[in-house]
Amino acid sequence: MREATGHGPPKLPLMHIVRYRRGQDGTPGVGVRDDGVVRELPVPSVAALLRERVADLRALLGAPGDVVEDARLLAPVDGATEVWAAGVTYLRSREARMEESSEADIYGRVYEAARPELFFKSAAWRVVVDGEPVAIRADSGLDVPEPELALVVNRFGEIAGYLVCNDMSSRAIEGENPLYLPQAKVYAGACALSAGIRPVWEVNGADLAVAVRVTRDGVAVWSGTTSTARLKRPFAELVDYLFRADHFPDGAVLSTGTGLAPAMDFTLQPADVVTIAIDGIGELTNPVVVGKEHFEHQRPGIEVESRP
Ligand code: DO4
Ligand code: MG
Repeated sequence: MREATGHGPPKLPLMHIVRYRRGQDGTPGVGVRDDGVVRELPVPSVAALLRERVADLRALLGAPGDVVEDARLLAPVDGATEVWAAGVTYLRSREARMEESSEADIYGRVYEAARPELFFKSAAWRVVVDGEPVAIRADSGLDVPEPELALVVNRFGEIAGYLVCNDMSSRAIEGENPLYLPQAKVYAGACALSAGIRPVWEVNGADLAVAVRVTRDGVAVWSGTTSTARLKRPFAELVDYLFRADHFPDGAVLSTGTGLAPAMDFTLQPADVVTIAIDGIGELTNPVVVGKEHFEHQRPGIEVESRP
C-alpha cells in the first residue's frame, strides 16, 4: 500500500480504462492507461464502452490512439451508469451488523437467504475518485469506510471489469433502524471509486487480497485485510439479481459488499485518510470531511473537481 497522503497521482502500473481531463484545454476524454501512459480511445464516455459487449470492448482497447499528455484522472463512471451495492455478503459484515443493529435478526436472515441484499448507492456524477474527499454525515456519530471490490457490468449484464469501492456508511443511522439504510448509505461524499477500471480478461476477481488502512495524523488507527474468496455469493448471482427487474442502458457498477468492519468503538473523524488496496485492481485513497458543503460543486454532467 502506498503512503496514504490523499494527494498525488494515482499509481496505476497495470492496464486500466480511465476517464480524464486534459491539463491543457480541459477537454474530457476516455482512454487506456498502461504503465502510467494514457492513450485516447475513440469513444465519448465510459457509458459508451458499457453499451458494448465484452468481446467488442476488448477489441477496442487493443488499438488505442494518441498519447494524452497531462491527463488528470476523473471518476471512472459517467452518463446514466448507476452505482449499486450488495450487503451482508461476508460473514464479518453479518457479525458487525448484528452487533450494531436494533434488529440483528434480519442480517442473519439475509446472509442465508437466496435473494441478496442490493441497494442503490450513487448516480455517476456524485461519485468521488482517488484523492478527493469522502464524507461522514454531520448528523451521525458512528461512521466507517467499507472496502469493497466493485463489478463493472455492461448493459448486457456481462462483467466487463473491476474497481475498488469505498461504500461509506453511517453505522449510527443504520443501527438505529434498518429502514434508515438509504440515509446511512446515500449522501454527498458517500461513494468513492478508484480511478481505473481493470478489464475482466486481465484479472481473476475470485481470490484477491483486500486491505484497508485509516490513518490519523499519520498514524494507523484501523487496518485490516481479507480476500474476495470469502465472499458468500458468486459475482454472477449478484449481477443476475440486479438485472432481474430493470435495464441498465449505460451499464452499472455493483459493489460486492465489505468483508472488513472495525470494532464498535472505532469511528472515522475529519482529516482521517482512508486507503483501500485490492491486489491486481488498484488503490483508493481519500481524506475524510464532515458534511455536504464540500460537494456543492457537484452537478449532473460535471465531474467532481479535485480540491486543493
Ligand atoms: O445491510 C446493510 C449494508 C451492508 C453493506 O453495505 C455491506 O455488507 O457491505
Ligand atoms: Mg457495503
